[in-house]
Amino acid sequence: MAETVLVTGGCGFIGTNFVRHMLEKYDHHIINLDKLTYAGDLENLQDIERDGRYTFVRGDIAVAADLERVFYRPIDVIVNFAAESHVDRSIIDPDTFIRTNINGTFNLLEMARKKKVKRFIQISTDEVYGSLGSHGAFREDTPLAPNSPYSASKTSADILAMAYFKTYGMPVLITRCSNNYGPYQFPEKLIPLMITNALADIELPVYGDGLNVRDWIHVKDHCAAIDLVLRKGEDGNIYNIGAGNEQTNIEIVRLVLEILGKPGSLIRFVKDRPGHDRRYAIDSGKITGSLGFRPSVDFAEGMRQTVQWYVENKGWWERIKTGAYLDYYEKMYGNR
Ligand code: NAD
Ligand code: TDX
Repeated sequence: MAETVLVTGGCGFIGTNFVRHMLEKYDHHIINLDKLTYAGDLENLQDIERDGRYTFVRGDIAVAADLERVFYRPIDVIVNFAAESHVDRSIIDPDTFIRTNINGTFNLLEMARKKKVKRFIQISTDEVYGSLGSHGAFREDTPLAPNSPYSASKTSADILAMAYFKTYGMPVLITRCSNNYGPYQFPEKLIPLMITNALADIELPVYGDGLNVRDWIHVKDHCAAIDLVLRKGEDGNIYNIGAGNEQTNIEIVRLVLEILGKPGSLIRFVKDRPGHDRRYAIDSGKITGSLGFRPSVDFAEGMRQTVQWYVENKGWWERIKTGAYLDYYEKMYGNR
């Protein structure tokens, strides 16, 4: 049966890919509630604006009145992507992270409770578990130990969401995914920053020794996993999502240069990120075992396609890399 799914933050990187995934696969009505911060771009979904199954509402999850404007109609499912998502920005200006990631999630939970929503999926991150040494991987029962204002705000939201399951019996589920890559990622994050800088022959700033490890998954696989959790997950459960693909940052940067045929001399090692988590790795045994999740995108091929997407969509990122972005870049990288 067709359902009404509220996707928050649908104009961001993962939200955009998820809205497309849902419209391609189902006949649900998708309502996209997005504040359109610097990271949200209406143009990402311009081609589906006339699809009768899709409605865009501009609004802030941290403003209760904005939620009222959405919830006058029945909503079956909420998938909460809306967040401030960049660790470096959370170090300079944590304020909006607390407001959106914690207060915003709280408002949504309250609304979902009042309106008796059938499912609430909180999109979280592996960063809530903190940093790993050279061995092991995060499991769902790994203690929460966030290190940045970003990850602390996401952890707070997770704890709050789970309290709504325990206290009110609300059908809350949490997904915790590793680092995503793919089309529409804002060029402040490692992979799109390196691709777009390399295309413009600008230095590639690698933090510290470049040996920090991230566990990469294609955004398509992340969206497929969320869809599985939405359909088959069990209320009150947490599902880690990953593709078993650990890479050091320097390996990623070298791969981007290799795909583009650009020289290694573009690499510049710069001052490290404060509190920089050394290694993330996801144990996705629970979602593979209980829900049958299997990532489908091969990393080398996924990276080649992603680089190609940025080559073909130069207008998209060139428009972003102007004005406020350049101020951000100077503030972040000017003195490194
Ligand atoms: P993004 O920054 O690209 O997009 C965030 C979107 O949320 C934007 O469209 C923005 O306009 C919107 N938004 C921000 N504040 C809002 C508010 N107050 N009200 C309504 N909309 C608001 O982020 P992303 O990379 O797509 O991440 C989406 C979610 O997935 C986040 O919750 C993030 O924590 C989580 N996550 C991301 C990754 C990753 O690698 N990118 C990995 C794991 C989990
Ligand atoms: O210029 C850079 N140079 C660099 O060396 C940038 C932007 C990053 N890095 C390093 C820092 C990290 O070790 O690359 C790695 C990845 O950095 P980000 O792309 O900023 O991602 P990360 O901090 O790992 O967080 C991401 O994954 C988990 C997302 O931004 C989060 O939203 C998600 O929750």
